[in-house]
Amino acid sequence: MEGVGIPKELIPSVCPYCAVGCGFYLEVEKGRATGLEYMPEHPTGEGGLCPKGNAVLEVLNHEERLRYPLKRNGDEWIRISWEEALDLVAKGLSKAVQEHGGRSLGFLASSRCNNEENYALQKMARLLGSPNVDNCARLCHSPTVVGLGGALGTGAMTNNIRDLENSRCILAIGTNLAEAHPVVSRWIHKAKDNGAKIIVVDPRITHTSWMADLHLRLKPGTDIDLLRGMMKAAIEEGSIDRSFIADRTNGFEDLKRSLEGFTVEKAAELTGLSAGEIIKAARLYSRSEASALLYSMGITQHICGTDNVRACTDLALICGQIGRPGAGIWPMRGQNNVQGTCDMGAMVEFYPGYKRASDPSSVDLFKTSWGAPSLPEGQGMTSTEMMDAALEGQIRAMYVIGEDPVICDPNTSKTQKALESLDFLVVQEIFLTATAKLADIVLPAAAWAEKDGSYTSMERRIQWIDKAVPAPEEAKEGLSIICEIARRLGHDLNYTSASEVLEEINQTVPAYRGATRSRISNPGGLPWPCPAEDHPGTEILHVGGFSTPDGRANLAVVENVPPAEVPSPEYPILLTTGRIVVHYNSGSMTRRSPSLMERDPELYVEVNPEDASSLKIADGSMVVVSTLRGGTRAKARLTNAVKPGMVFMPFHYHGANLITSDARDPVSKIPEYKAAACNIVPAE
Ligand SMILES: Nc1nc2c(c(=O)[nH]1)N[C@H]1C(S)=C(S)[C@@H](COP(=O)(O)OP(=O)(O)OC[C@H]3O[C@@H](n4cnc5c(=O)[nH]c(N)nc54)[C@H](O)[C@@H]3O)O[C@H]1N2
Ligand SMILES: Nc1nc2c(c(=O)[nH]1)N[C@H]1C(S)=C(S)[C@@H](COP(=O)(O)OP(=O)(O)OC[C@H]3O[C@@H](n4cnc5c(=O)[nH]c(N)nc54)[C@H](O)[C@@H]3O)O[C@H]1N2
Ligand code: SF4
Ligand SMILES: [Mo]
Repeated sequence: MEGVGIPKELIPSVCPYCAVGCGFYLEVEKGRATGLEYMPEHPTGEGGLCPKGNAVLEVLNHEERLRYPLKRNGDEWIRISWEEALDLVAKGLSKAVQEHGGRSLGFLASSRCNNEENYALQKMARLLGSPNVDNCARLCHSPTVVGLGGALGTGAMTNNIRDLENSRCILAIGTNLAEAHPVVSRWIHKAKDNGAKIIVVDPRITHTSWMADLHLRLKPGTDIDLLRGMMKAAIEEGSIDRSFIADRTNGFEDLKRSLEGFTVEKAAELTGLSAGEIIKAARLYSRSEASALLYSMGITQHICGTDNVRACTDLALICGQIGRPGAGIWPMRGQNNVQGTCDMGAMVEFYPGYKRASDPSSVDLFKTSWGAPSLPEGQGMTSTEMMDAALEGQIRAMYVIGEDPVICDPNTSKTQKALESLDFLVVQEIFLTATAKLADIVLPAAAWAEKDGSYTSMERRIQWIDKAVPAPEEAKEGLSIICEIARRLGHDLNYTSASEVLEEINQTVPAYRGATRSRISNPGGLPWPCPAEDHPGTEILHVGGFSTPDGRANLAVVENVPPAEVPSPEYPILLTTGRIVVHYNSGSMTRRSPSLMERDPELYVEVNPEDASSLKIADGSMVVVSTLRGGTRAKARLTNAVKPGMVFMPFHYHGANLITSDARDPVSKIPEYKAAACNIVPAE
């Protein structure tokens, strides 16, 4: 019989796409991943996977995986040896340091890579004297890290995903989790089966709003007005939690005073909703036994992203909806390891474990623990600021790991110019992305299944996976590449394995102290904080007190700031961008997956039929969408999912970010991907 006698192994793994962190088994035969088996014992997905997880082998085994180090020679790529590639990288980086100082180096860490690679990268950056090490959380949940962190002391999901089952009301604001975090939907459905009421706040009709009992289709960029309206209603109706406010928060009197001149009717006028809808939402949320507040990019990707997060937190706090089963705040984080990459200090505000880079005592701590005579003090440049600095000649060389800013950063032409103006660019990737195509040197990296290491999901779950299969041809594990480059630059990081890096993380990041390799190797791993080897990990944060210095949460007074670009006679339509279920971010992986491409092959724009008829646009026809930054071609899809005056574009194909706005939130520096003023015309 065929197949008999061929040994098949099932090796536990974690999905490399989103931060839900679903587990599955890789079926490995003769050193090749040949299939997936579900993992019903995984606590988050209980074996469930979304279309991307199910199709992941099409990408892992793809023939276009990078296999050899490459050097650019004009428009051609020359295959070179690892020795030559690493020497050239060391030379490119050290030239910038010698001529312009350590601060002329910029590093983009990868929240698609594991904790150990990111820890090593930020350490190398700082040992080289550069404070400029950042990751894609900047484009995503940087408002959460600073906003939620400032309010509660910890900028992370307060409860876990399956705890949603215990919620009696779920307020999902600016999150399309049914497409972006599909496996979370099962817990929302369970909550619904238990009688929970679901409120979705989104200007568009989405797969998530289909689950809603109440869908608030507000005007984009008016969330603070809505949240203030809900707070006002709850205060007036006496459904706030007075004892929680008194015992556990600071700043209520100021917040209340700031709402004095404000009314629910005013909120209705500003948001385009009715006062009745706002009151209904406030009643459902504030009066339920346990309410969950979920938010994501509809909240963060605005020039008032941090204030939006603070307004969400204010509502949860004054209603006492936090710190209990089913009650809390669920920031729906993006990438498989974006939580961990931030925990590891691969972002400019923080050294590992959220030790502030601007605080000399945290820098001293790492000087001692790394045996480093000097380390850069103060906050470095964010990824978005690095692009400006590259254009101005302050950043001269960049090392980019697993990020594709040419497709994903706003205002593509500017990003492209910034990267082209560098003296030296190295990209470490699994595919030749649009960004890699601009590099001097491209380093082929092992993908998730081809290396050991840990990943921290959005519910703070630290999960270790072992290498299951070898990397293609000469592709190498990221950690060993980083160590080789650091050694050539005079810094022996001294790691021979990912386990050794984890041991150092256990020492330097208090929340990871008890997260040893053996303890996090089981399906589901352990949720941090896990401060000791006999600690079980923490499912729900802030139960007795908050992690702020005085143990109390801080309320904030915030007012809405309209988007930087508002529709004008020349650009009368509001463009918003976001996600669809089958594609993932730059699409560098999912656009290589035949089964996913079959479902959504090209850039499109959703247009309301009313607008389409006045603009003479037919369903399925090609249009040009233009903003101040230029134009892009897309196929029109006529749908009532967007209201008149607004269009939606997924950003997973080249083109969408040619036209998005690079206006930024002054606090977190996140770009306003969710609002630009555009016009649309039929394509020639
Ligand atoms: N399939 C898929 N899944 C993904 C990703 C992917 O690319 N594809 N990416 C991952 C990453 S990195 C992230 S960060 C997450 C993001 O996940 P989400 O944040 O859920 O995704 P988005 O589609 O960007 O935005 C969510 C919703 O915000 C709404 N919105 C826009 N403007 C406003 C507004 O002003 N107010 C409100 N209330 N809502 C608004 C949009 O209509 C959209 O439905 O997804 C992760 N999961
Ligand atoms: N218009 C618009 N633009 C947006 C957004 C939006 O809503 N609208 N959302 C923003 C958000 S939230 C985010 S997070 C960013 C995402 O921006 P990016 O982080 O640039 O997007 P990804 O496609 O996830 O890029 C990750 C890269 O890592 C590579 N990779 C995967 N695994 C590995 C590995 O193991 N090793 C190495 N070395 N590389 C690997 C992949 O091939 C891919 O090219 O996009 C932002 N851009
Ligand atoms: S929900 Fe996220 S982690 Fe789970 S299978 Fe889909 S992409 Fe992977
Ligand atoms: Mo993200």
